[in-house]
Amino acid sequence: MNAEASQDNGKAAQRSSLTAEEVTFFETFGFLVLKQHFTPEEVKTISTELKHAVDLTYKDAAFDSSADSSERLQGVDLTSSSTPYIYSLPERPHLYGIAKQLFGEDVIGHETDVNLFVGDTRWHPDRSGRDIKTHEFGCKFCFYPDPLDGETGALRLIPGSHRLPFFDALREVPGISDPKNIRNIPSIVCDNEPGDVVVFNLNCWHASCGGQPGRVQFAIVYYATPKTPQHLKEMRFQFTRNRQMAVEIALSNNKIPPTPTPEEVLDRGDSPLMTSWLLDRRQEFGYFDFDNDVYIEELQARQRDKNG
Ligand SMILES: O=C(O)CCC(=O)C(=O)O
Repeated sequence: MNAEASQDNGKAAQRSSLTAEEVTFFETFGFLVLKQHFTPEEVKTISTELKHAVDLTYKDAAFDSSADSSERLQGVDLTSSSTPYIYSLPERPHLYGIAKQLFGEDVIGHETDVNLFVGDTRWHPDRSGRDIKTHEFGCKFCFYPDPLDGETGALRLIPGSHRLPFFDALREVPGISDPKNIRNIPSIVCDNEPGDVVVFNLNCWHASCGGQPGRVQFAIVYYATPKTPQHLKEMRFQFTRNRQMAVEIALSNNKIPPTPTPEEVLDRGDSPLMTSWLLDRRQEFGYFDFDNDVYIEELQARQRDKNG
C-alpha cells in the first residue's frame, strides 16, 4: 500500500464531530481528551514530517536545550513543501469539524505551531489581557508525538478554569505562576500516547512539568468569530498580542522579528478557506496594522526604565 492510500484508510476511520456528552464535558470543564484521534498511519506521517521540519529548522543554529524554561519558545518552521500534511490539518474535518461544532460554522483557523519545549511550563491560560469577559473565545488542539505522563511533560489542566469568575480568581492565587508550584495546584493530568489529541478552551489554565528538553508539541488554534463589541475588542487585543509575542520570541532567539504582509499570505498559494482565515479575517482584527519597530522601541524604553 502506498503512503497516500494508507493515509486515506486512516482518514476513513476518523470522526469529525463530538457526541453531545463530549460537548457538555468540554463546555463544563474547558477541555477534552480525544484518545487515538489520529490514526497510527497519520501519526507516522505527522511524526516523519515533524522530524524533517525540526532537522531543517535547526540545521544551522542548533536547538538550545539549555534554555531555562519553555517560555523562550523555540519554534519549528512549517511549509507546504516540507510539512504538507501538517500544513493541511487545520482544514481537515477531524479537527475543523470539531472546532465548528464547538465554536460555530464561522470559526477561524489560526495556523499551526510546532514548538520544542524545554523544562516546565508554568500555569497560564492562552489569553492575553486583564479585561477578559469572553469565555467562548476559541480552542487549541494539541498533539504530542511522544508518550508522556505527569512527570515527563504531559499537559495538565485546571477543570472549569475557562469560565469567569474562576478564570480571574486563579490570577490571585499566591504563587500560581511560580514553577515550584506546578504540582501543588489541583488539576487533571492528560497522560499522552501518540495519536491522542487534547483540545482545550483557550481560557483554560494549563501547565506541564518534567518534560525532556526538546519535547515536541504541535498545536492548532481556532478562534470564534466575535459576536459582541466586547468580544471584538478582545479579539483585536489578542491579534496585537500575537504580533507582540512574535517579536519577543524572535528577539529572545536572536532572530529578526517577522513582518507578515498580505502579499506574503497570497504568495503562499493556500486554499480559499485558508486564505480567508490568514488574510481577510486577520485584516478585520488589525493583524497587519502592527508596527514591529514601534513595539521594539517600546520594549527598549521599558528596559531602559527598568535599568534606571
Ligand atoms: O506542553 C506544555 O508544556 C504546555 C503547552 C502550552 O502552554 C500551550 O500549548 O499553550
